[in-house]
Amino acid sequence: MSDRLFNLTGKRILITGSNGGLGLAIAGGLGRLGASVILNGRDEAKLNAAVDGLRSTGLDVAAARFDVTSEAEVASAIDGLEAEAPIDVLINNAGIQRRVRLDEITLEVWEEVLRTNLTSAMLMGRQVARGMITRQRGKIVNICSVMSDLGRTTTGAYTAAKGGLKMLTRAMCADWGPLGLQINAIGPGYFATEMTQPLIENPEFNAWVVNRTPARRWGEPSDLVGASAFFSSAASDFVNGQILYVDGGMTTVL
Ligand code: GCO
Repeated sequence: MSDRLFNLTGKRILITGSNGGLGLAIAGGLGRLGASVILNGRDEAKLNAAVDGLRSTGLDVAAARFDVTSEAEVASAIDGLEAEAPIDVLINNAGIQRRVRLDEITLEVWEEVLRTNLTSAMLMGRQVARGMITRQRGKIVNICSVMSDLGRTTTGAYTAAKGGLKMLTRAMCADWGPLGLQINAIGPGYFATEMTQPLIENPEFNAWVVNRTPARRWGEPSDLVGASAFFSSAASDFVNGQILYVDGGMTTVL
């Protein structure tokens, strides 16, 4: 029984925005746990380099180059992937950050953030769920943030999108839970990635994150593999609509 619970062998897992950062780390971790992972990104060179990197370590990896914010590209890509074999798990990881105060933000930047961080998860979820519903099984994991619950100055669009993504997770559970799907979310704290590099390089901000986090450190991308494996495996078959914060304790303390 216990060997089935976390067994990802043969599971086909699509991770959006996974040609770098947290998405690539999650993909590599799940691949090392036996999953067949599909990387996604828009930049062909970056995507191919990411695939080659994981393949060189012996992992079962494929590439799916498409724009997750394009309804047409999502439909075409998912139809193509599903024609090869069922997608067992979708991890909606794609996201961007644009730091600007809300009184200075342009509508263009606002819509870019909402489209990439929230609408893409709806487009991807809707398309992948159709096949999962037919099979009466499947899992979706939305990568939220501590900013699904907490705001910080100059991150209004990102915070609104990640808050929406937490509630979209619950809405997906309401619609698709009765049809055999499990939809959950992970809320990363502050992780050392390309997106947060400017923050890490700021001594004051770096000290704030370390002191504000009970673990007294930034997250490492590999810290997300455990939660991702849990929500991708049979171990979470009776867990739905939940968000698990992988934040070193940040959201639990003042
Ligand atoms: C910021 C950061 C955060 C982190 C992360 C925290 O500007 O405060 O970019 O948004 O990226 O999302 O969970």
